[in-house]
Amino acid sequence: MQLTAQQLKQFADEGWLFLPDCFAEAEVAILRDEAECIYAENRQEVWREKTGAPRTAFAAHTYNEAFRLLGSHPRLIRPVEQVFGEHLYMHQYKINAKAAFEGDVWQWHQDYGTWARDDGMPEPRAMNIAVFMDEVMPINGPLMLVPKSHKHGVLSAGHDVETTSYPLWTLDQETVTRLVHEGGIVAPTGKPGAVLMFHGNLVHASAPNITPYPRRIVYLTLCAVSNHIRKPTRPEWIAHRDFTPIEPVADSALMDYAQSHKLAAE
Ligand SMILES: O=C(O)CCC(=O)C(=O)O
Repeated sequence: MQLTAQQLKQFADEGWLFLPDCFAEAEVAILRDEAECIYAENRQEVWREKTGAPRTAFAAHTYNEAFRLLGSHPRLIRPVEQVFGEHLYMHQYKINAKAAFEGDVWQWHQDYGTWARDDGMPEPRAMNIAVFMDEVMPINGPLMLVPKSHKHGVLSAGHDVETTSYPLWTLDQETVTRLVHEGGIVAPTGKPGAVLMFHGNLVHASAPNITPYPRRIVYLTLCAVSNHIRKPTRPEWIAHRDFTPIEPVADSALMDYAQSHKLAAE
């Protein structure tokens, strides 16, 4: 999959790009099933909300076949390679749950702020590409983005280790207000299988989910190989040290896996 000149321009100008209908329902259904199995496991990579509901599962591409195939999927790898003009490695991999009734807030932040401060990533030549596993609606804690905020570089931030279970370098209200005054806020919504890519310096957040509708999203953090991290402080399963370029799998790989799984279950 190749991005058009217009899509590349929108990404450069606004800092984000939404690609509906990237994955078929059968491909997403197997991911949902596997995510629930992972959340039910008692392992260090699964972080929980204060209530015990799952918040995020790290590094699932290293221990789950469906998520391994997703992590090397050409529909995700190729567009990001196109933006950075080089091969990529996986810096981080998360399955965020934003569980029904219990999914908690993600405070306003820039991802690259954390990758630079905590992992020693030299440049913002990495980005998150998100795959919606559930329908993301205005009401179930969609990701909120501040368009154009990626043009402001790394903003000063405080290390929030209190308000959620996930330590994050977060922005103050004055900074967010100033940026929103300029760029507004968008909250892309869409069906399972949609993909959202956004610049590492784009300011974003999400509100708690108090609805009965879960909002599971997988995030691949893809980094240009030449921009690999230099001074990691977080565990390997949060900030990966394997800088091997990702070799994309066949476009049909996830669908083939879903179908063989279905046949085996019948
Ligand atoms: O999933 C969410 O709602 C927010 C995730 C996020 O901001 C992040 O992973 O940096």
